[in-house]
Amino acid sequence: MNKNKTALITGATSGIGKATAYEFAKHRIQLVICGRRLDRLKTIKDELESLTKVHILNFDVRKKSEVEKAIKSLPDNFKNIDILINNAGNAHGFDPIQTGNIDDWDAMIDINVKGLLYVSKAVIPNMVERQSGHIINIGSSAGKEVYPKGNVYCASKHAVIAITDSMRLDLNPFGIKVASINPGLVETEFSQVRFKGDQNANTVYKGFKALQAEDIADIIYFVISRPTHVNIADLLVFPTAQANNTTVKKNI
Ligand code: NDP
Ligand code: 8X3
Repeated sequence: MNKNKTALITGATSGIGKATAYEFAKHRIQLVICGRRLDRLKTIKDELESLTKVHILNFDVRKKSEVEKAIKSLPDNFKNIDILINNAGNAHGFDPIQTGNIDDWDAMIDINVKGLLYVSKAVIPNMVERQSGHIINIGSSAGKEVYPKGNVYCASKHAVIAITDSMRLDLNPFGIKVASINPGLVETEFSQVRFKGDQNANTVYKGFKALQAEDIADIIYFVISRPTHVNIADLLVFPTAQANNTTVKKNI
């Protein structure tokens, strides 16, 4: 069933994107793996090539012309993207709105929202032409409910969900599936990026069992492996210890 399917995964160098690349490779899905850290992409390609074909695209999703150039550069055997996983993104900073850092705000809007749009814009025409495709946008529980100091990150993820729902409408005539998968706390490099490596980064996942990147990768594979007539449009996924964005049962 996955034979000859090709998936493009943004943010494949770490966390959810990387785990998804490994999960898809197990199922023999061809991979286009994307990210800024080329050394990591090369290692992943080396590790997965015994399972499936892997092509690297090394670009920053913020840079519109880099995105267009990268997608246009895909060789013939990789250019028909069947599955797009718009995953690249991060939170930058954790400050109340009145003291927030404007560079952090720019990073979150430019990467999480505009980057997702640039990649989608480059990939969708081929899906429309072939009247088939599956787009999964990685949103967040932060896109469902705001929390203190979440401000611009929450806004960026609310935008991801709005864009996902709009894409589903616009792409409906072409038989293209569109979904958002919205996790709560997942233990990845996310908190290191958000807290810029300070001591808060190490406390985020302490005292409870957070979701692991592989848990989300599993779910992504489940979503993309449903029959053609089934589209799981929207998922909210918490670790058992988390009830909403501000309620986490911790043992310490
Ligand atoms: P990681 O920090 O582990 O991974 C982030 C990935 O995004 C990396 O591969 C990174 O690659 C890529 N990325 C970041 N900025 C850019 C950029 N400018 N251009 C290209 N790629 C970029 O975090 P997660 O795996 O946790 O995050 C993945 C997605 O999941 C994000 O959208 C995040 O918002 C979302 N999410 C995470 C949750 C969590 O608790 N961890 C919960 C809910 C949603 P590189 O640096 O090599 O470019
Ligand atoms: C990541 C989950 O709670 O840090 O999107 O916003 S949270």
